[in-house]
Parts: sequence; C-alpha cells; structure tokens
Amino acid sequence: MKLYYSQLACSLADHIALLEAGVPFERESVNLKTKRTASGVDFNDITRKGYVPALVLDNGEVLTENIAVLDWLATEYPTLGIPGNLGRTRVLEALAFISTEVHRSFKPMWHASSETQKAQARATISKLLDILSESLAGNYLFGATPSVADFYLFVMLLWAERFDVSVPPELAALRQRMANRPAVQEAMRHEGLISANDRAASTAA
Ligand SMILES: N[C@@H](CCC(=O)N[C@@H](CS)C(=O)NCC(=O)O)C(=O)O
Repeated sequence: MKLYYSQLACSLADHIALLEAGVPFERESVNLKTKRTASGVDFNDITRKGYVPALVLDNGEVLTENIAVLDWLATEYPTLGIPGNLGRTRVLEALAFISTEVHRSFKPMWHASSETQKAQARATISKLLDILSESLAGNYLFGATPSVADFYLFVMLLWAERFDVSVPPELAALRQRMANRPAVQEAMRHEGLISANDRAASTAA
C-alpha cells in the first residue's frame, strides 16, 4: 500500500490514519504545483485527477477522494472507525461535512483571493466548526478515541490555526489532544511540520 501525500494537505488525515492503524505502508510526497512526485514520477500518471490523497492498494488499484480513502481505511482497520449499527454511517456523515462544507470553505485561503473573501471564509468556517464542537461526544467526535473523522478534522484545525480562523475552545483542546498522539507526531515530523525534537505540535508550520 502506498500513500501519495503533500505537506499539510488533506492527505495528512490518511497519513495519520495509516500510522494509527500500525500497518506497513509506503509514502511519497507530491509537488502539487509541478505534479511531480519526490522520485520524479508524473503524478498525473498515478491519478489523472492530479490531487492528493491517492492510495495505491496492494493489488494496484488506486483510491482517491478523501472520504472514500478514509472510509476504506476505517473499514479495513476497524479501530479507525466507530462500532455499532450506525457507526459507519455516522463517520461518513462527519467526513462528508468536513470535506464538502469545512474543507471546501478553506479554498479562498489557499488561492489568490481578496481580503473580503478571506474574511467571509473565516466567518463561514468558524460557524461550521461551532456545529462540529457541539457534536463532540467526549474527547473526540465519537467518544474517548479518535476515528478517521477526527484525523480529517485535525487537518482542518491546523489550517484554521494557519489562517487565523477562530476555533471554539473544545476543538482547540481536541487539536492539542491529537497533536500529542505519537502517530500524529510521526506524520507531522515526516511531512516537515514539526522538527525531530518537537514532542507536541501546536502549530502547523
Ligand atoms: N475531491 C478531493 C479534493 C482533494 C484536494 O483538494 N486535494 C488538494 C490538497 S488538500 C490538492 O491536492 N490540490 C491540488 C490540486 O487540486 O491541484 C478529495 O476530497 O479528496
């Protein structure tokens, strides 16, 4: 299994999930501007969508779309999901909200946009994060242990920190809790987001 990722991109969620699952995997970074992987391969030949995450399975199939990749990981490695009748559906519900509402709302921050557009995006994202904070069920979205939805949410919270988006205190605490996890620290070190000596990550860059 091989993950194609880019520094501080949404693929960090998949990177964390693989490390949390404790399974062997390969990883290679992608320059999203040049569409070249670290070893010089044209990333468009891996996926013609040209964006991360892309997860190449052992049988050669390529999975894309963060919701699908994280759902596949949680199905394959159940400790990354939540149990119960509605477990998978609740995780998908959270992943869809994070992807199609929160992630999408960050677009003006990453692309050339006016200050007005950025201010509007900040306000929108804050409201969406408020909704998520109200649905916390303990330390994480679904209880005492994190699921793939928390990993994706964590990336959004790092982006919020980077772009000065106000975050409700419950989610700031979740961000710190996640940052203290060894798998998260390993992923962040590997992506060059924290240095080898950093124990806990409170900032993304
Ligand atoms: N629909 C995709 C979008 C993924 C996405 O936005 N990836 C960004 C990084 S967070 C990317 O690779 N952007 C580069 C590009 O689109 O050229 C998904 O949900 O996985």
